[in-house]
Amino acid sequence: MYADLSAFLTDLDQRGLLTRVSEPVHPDLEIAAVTDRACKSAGGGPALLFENPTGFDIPVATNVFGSLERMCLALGVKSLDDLAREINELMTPAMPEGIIDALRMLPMVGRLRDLMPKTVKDAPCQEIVQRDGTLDELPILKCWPEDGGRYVTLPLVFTRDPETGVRNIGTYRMQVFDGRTTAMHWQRHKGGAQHHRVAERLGERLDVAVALSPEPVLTYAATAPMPEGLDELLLGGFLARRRIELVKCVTVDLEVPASSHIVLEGYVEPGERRREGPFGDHTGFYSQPDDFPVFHLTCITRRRRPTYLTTIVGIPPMEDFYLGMASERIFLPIIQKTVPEIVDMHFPAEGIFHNLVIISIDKRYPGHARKIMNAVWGLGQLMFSKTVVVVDKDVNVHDVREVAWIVGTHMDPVRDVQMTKGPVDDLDDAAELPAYGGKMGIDATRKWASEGYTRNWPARIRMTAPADRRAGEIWARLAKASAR
Ligand SMILES: Cc1cc2nc3c(=O)[nH]c(=O)nc-3n(C[C@H](O)[C@H](O)[C@H](O)COP(=O)(O)O)c2cc1C
Ligand SMILES: [Mn+2]
Repeated sequence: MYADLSAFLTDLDQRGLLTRVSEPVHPDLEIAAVTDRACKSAGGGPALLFENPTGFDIPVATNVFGSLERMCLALGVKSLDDLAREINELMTPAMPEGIIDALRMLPMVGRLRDLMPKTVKDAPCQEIVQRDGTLDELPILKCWPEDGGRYVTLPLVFTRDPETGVRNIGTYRMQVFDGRTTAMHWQRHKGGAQHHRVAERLGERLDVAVALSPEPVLTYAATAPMPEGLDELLLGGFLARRRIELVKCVTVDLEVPASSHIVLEGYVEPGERRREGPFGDHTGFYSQPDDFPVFHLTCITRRRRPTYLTTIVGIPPMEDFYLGMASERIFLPIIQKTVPEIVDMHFPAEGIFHNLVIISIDKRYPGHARKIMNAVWGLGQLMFSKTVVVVDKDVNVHDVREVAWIVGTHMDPVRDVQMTKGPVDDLDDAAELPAYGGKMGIDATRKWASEGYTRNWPARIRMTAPADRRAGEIWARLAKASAR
């Protein structure tokens, strides 16, 4: 597993998956424009390393996680489903039968112990300590023309619950107000916002540390929809297959990944808000200005020669689609522990995660699809799902064209659409109120007599196996003949 971002970039380079850009490119729009081209090319395009961002001597890396292949490399697996299988095994510990079985299970027990982070004394991220450092030294991008300013788009925001001490890490963008202050865009439903809520109730300042360009598994872990109160570093340790090394911050009472290239230490005051936005968001539209807490910088620590890792969000597909795909695969087995009838699940890129969730189920009883919708609307960050489509298990949820065909043929709009209301994503501008709005579930499963469907459900057209085999042979000969 990659020790740090540098090791990952070196490996990507050797595999031909990284494009170095040596000519000067401006952090103001130009880097974003080039990155957008990469994201929109086949398969997500290459990772990009801008070696000479205009006006800065810190290289900028973008689209590093922006393909399925690179996402798998970052998480150290051949396929994301391998990871899902491993997680499933971890959560289904069979009781050992006899000593041989028990010995075979030892690696798994070791694996659990290896989840815990550990603290080290010296860290690369503190080679340089700048108590009077400013954000003007960092090549922070302006992404889109109407953005309210420059945004740190891929920060790992570390906080602790002031009462319980439980740690949270989330990726929340930060708009640069000036060299020492930024916005802190944790939305109301997120872990950081909850810690801030507690701090405000106590009338206390909340320490915040922001890790930039850490070891690759952590960039992912900070975006993962971990259940509240579960430390993202446990997931990080699981993915890294070793304990994550942390180092104490210099000016705040928090620890950050030793592997980070740059760390911003600071705090958020109770009660303070400032206008944030607009920002060209992952919806493909500009998020409108709104009031958010303010991050005050107390210190920058960094490596001697850091790389600034960032991302561009915008009209899908973008890099965040692949980060979300990792969560789709990693969290499926976890969700299946609570809702085992879920067979598969997919968030198509155009649905930007919360707008469209497609779920296939092993239907067992009348009304089952509706039970699944309600489960989804009650499960962690899946609660944001605006449209939930439920299909039978023989439908491939990853094939959006097949799903559209099945929905069209299996749904009676009057009978099969479930409308409800609930919390929606902060970024949902269609909702009547901020963060509260309508939801729709579509039951596109085959309807049963016990559900009131008394006509005959039609059979799907399928060729017989012998005729299909024969067709394969004939077709191959025809192809060869026409190639001649
Ligand atoms: C590139 C990127 C940018 C994000 N920006 C924000 C943001 O500005 N605010 C926010 O609340 N969530 C943002 N998210 C989503 C959160 O990181 C995600 O919901 C995460 O699971 C939150 O963790 P938490 O549950 O510990 O709060 C972003 C995700 C990605 C991939
Ligand atoms: Mn969390």
